[in-house]
Amino acid sequence: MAAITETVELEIRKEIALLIVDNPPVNALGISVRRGLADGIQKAADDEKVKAVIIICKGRTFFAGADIREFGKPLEEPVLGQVLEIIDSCRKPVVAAIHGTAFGGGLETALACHFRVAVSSARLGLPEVKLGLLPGAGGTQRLPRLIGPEKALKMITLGNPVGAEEALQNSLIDKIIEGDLTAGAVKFTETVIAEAWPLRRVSGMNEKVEAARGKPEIFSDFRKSIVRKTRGFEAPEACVKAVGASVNLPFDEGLRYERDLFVKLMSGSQSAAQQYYFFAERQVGKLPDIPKDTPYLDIGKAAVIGAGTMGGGITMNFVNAGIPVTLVETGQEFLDRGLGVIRKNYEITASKGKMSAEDVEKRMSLITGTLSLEDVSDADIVIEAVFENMDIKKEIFSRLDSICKKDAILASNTSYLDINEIAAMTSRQESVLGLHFFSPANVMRLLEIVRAEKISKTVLATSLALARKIKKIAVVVGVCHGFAGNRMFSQRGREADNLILEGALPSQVDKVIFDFGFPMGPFVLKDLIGIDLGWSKETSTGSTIKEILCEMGRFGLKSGSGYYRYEKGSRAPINDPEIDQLIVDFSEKKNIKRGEVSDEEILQRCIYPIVNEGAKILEEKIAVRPSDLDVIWVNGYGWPVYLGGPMFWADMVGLDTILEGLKKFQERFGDVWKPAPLIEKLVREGKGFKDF
Ligand code: T1G
Repeated sequence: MAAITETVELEIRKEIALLIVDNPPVNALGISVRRGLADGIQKAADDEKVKAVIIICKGRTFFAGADIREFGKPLEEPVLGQVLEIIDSCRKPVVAAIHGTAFGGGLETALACHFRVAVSSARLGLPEVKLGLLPGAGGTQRLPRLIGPEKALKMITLGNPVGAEEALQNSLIDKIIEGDLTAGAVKFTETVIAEAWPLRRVSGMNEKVEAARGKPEIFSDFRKSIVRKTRGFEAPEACVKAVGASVNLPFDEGLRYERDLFVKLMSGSQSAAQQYYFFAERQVGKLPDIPKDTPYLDIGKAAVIGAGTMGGGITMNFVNAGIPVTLVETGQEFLDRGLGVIRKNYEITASKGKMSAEDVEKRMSLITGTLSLEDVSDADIVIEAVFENMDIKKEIFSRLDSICKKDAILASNTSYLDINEIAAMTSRQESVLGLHFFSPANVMRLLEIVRAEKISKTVLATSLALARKIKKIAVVVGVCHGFAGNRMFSQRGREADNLILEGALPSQVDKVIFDFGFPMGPFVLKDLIGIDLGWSKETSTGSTIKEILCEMGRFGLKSGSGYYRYEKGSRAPINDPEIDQLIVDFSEKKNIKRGEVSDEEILQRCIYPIVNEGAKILEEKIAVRPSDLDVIWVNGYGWPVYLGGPMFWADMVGLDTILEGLKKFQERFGDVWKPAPLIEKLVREGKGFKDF
């Protein structure tokens, strides 16, 4: 065994050279790996005893891609494209032995090899588009040649991986290795040598791309199929263009075209935002005072109190992770309805072929419905998801404290109530916290872990481990009204409500926010969630547009009308002149003079307060770091990931510009617009949130 570089070794086994890479944590293709591969292939090629080469990685995975941490730094040669050229043109067969996740540059490296084998659990993908990029080392030219442009378009433009079985079906790999990968790869390679298989240079395979020549519909149909999902993103279109080049240009020209597109994307703001977000999402679970090795409790059994929309969705998260749930309701009909909704959700998933009928039964069998709170006595964690009423919650926590076993964790799903006040109802304050799921809880990946004052480190570490187990992106936040996400969100809602009284109309405000990149504007969203959330007929006095709409029975999409009208069975909002007129009349009644409101003002008044409130949340230590707030907004409120998140975006716009805007609105509307001291400080120091 000879070390080529500190991360690459060369081992000769009879007539086979193994290039063994060890670059934890994910064998990213950093400079020492690239150098080791280039030199290793050269050495193997020059050694006449060697008849073939295997490239294999140690640790958890085959190369998971280029080293994203190198981006933005001066490129060190050999760059990946040069390494792949050396592999591709090697006169001896080179075999990629794949396990884990062969992603991005990792899969591109495998594509430059002449053969590919993988274990059955391997996944192969080109997720560069999720970083605002495209495969920049030949992936857009080789993949279409191997599996055809249609399948390549999907893999490259959507960035989702395929498993080994599918990879074998579409000839992305040549064989699935059962048992030990190294032994299997050696055996495969011995056959290649013994039977003198001709080298299969992917760059020279033109049959599948030539077959697509003169069929522009392959690309136009595909573009149509992704238009909604990729609205606002630049990288997907670049991916389609690059695959187009693989069909219409010779390989080397296609490589150059791909390179030009890659360089353009890499220097753009969207890729900077999406790379930033990649690391931001991996920071959230890291707390300064909770080291990675903090011990945590095992959660073998859960209980959920309340089988409504939230309780049902929360239950599904646990059951999907194989954790049994005792689901408690106060009446049989509520329990039956809750269980029925859960079953229906699973049956819909099964009807899409995403799970089998027996999976549905298996998951349903993990749920035990009951009307008796005493039945949660053996749960390791109990999550209360009942009506947002402090008295009800206090009573439930007090009863749970006497029912549950000693170290059971008690959590509330409340979206803004004071967890410390709830914890005080128990004798186990170290085990009480908030787990704020976002609706629909079985779909949204975001979870706010609300860190109550007296929570123990073990319980906090347990909640972080549990979040990983139920596949949630957990952000730890402090106790305040609305914690972090909703507290920032309510600022946007306040301004949107003001704007339609001052002269804008719902459709104008919604268009500005939709065009910014959100999936929908604030009024379409209010209709979707239900305008009557928190409204009560008894106390309603028609003093706001919201109350007037509810008094009219216009609760939003669910009642066929709200701020907008909806055709039966359709969710498309239709402008309703009657409501526009109602808003105009209401302004008059309130003596609010209506005037022209520019789109730019609407944007600033809806977005700046989010940033300002985020800064206050950081000052109050309700959130650990600015990027945590960006992760909350991308995952909980649909902030377009190609703009990074509110705090990243504010840095891009420039905090001095934001500060100027806040001051301008403070003069017009008073201290609700007072700039957060943190923003003033950062501007004074010429810094941004990235320096926080
Ligand atoms: N570069 C650098 N660090 C990386 C990395 C990468 N490509 N991938 C992961 N890490 C770090 C990550 O930050 C974390 O660090 C640790 O590894 C574990 O990651 C030329 C240009 C492989 C599926 O986009 O999808 O190739 O927090 O927590 O959940 O065309 O990581 O421990 O310090 O995510 O088990 C294309 C990105 C790059 C794959 C593993 N490749 N990675 O998931 O662990 S661009 C990607 C992932 C490219 C070429 C282009 C996942 C994973 P720390 P983790 P995981």
